[in-house]
Amino acid sequence: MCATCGCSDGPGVRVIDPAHGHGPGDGHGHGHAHPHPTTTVAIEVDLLAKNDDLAARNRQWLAARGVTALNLMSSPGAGKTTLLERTIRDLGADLPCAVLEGDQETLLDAERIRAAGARAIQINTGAGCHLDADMVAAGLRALAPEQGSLLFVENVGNLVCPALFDLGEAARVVIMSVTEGADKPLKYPHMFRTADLVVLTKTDLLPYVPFDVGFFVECARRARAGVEVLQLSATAEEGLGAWYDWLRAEMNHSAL
Ligand SMILES: Nc1nc2c(ncn2[C@@H]2O[C@H](COP(=O)(O)OP(=O)(O)OP(=O)(O)O)[C@@H](O)[C@H]2O)c(=O)[nH]1
Ligand SMILES: [Mg+2]
Repeated sequence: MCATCGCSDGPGVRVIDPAHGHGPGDGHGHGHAHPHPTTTVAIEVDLLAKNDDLAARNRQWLAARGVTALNLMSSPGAGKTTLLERTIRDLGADLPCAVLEGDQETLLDAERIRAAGARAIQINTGAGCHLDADMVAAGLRALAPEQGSLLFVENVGNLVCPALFDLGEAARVVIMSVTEGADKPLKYPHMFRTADLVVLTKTDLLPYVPFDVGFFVECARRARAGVEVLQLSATAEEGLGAWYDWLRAEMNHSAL
């Protein structure tokens, strides 16, 4: 049982396709990177401190290879994989991309990414509800992303627990779709508080659902002052240019 969010993140965690390569956290073994006793504040602090250490190691490992890692977080079904498929199809020829896919079960998202033309490793968290830095270290060892590439980490669909866990990413992208309700940044502020970018997806559905975009932007900025909010539809291919510009700017920024 994870002391931070109460989810189980132990024996069920599997990195599918474990391969070779040398990644961060070698020799630290996966599984129970943290103790599992009672839910005291001290344990929670220890757990997150341990995660932060491993995340710092991931960050160093990624920086040494010039890899820009983005942590994509949303509730289930907001459109993360669909946006990645579109992005890989549009940018993949010029810009090397790879993906770490986090889901409780199945290889479905990794298979979708591979079909779109990028390398992908699936991490199954079992009963766990988020990725942590140790899982990402194991995924990096298996994936071995190429020098100078863009690495997307698609977190487990969940607007709560993933916000607490630094993975070593360069930036955090919070994705929300127009079918989820414009008040969500007020209800799930932790997720939005750490966002470097907010992406509002499925804008093609705006004519059919009540969703106040202006109010949503206001709510997102109440959680994170001044945060940039992009609006797009991956299926209708609207608004993607600004997303691609943001990705290129992130890559340039992390190359500095
Ligand atoms: N109308 C519309 N549907 C979309 C759009 N993007 C994704 N969808 C649909 O939304 C559903 C969920 O999309 P996914 O990309 O699987 O969502 P996800 O966030 O990766 O889901 P999990 O990985 O399960 O959390 C699918 O039926 C997609 O076809 C969009 O821009 N417009
Ligand atoms: Mg997905």
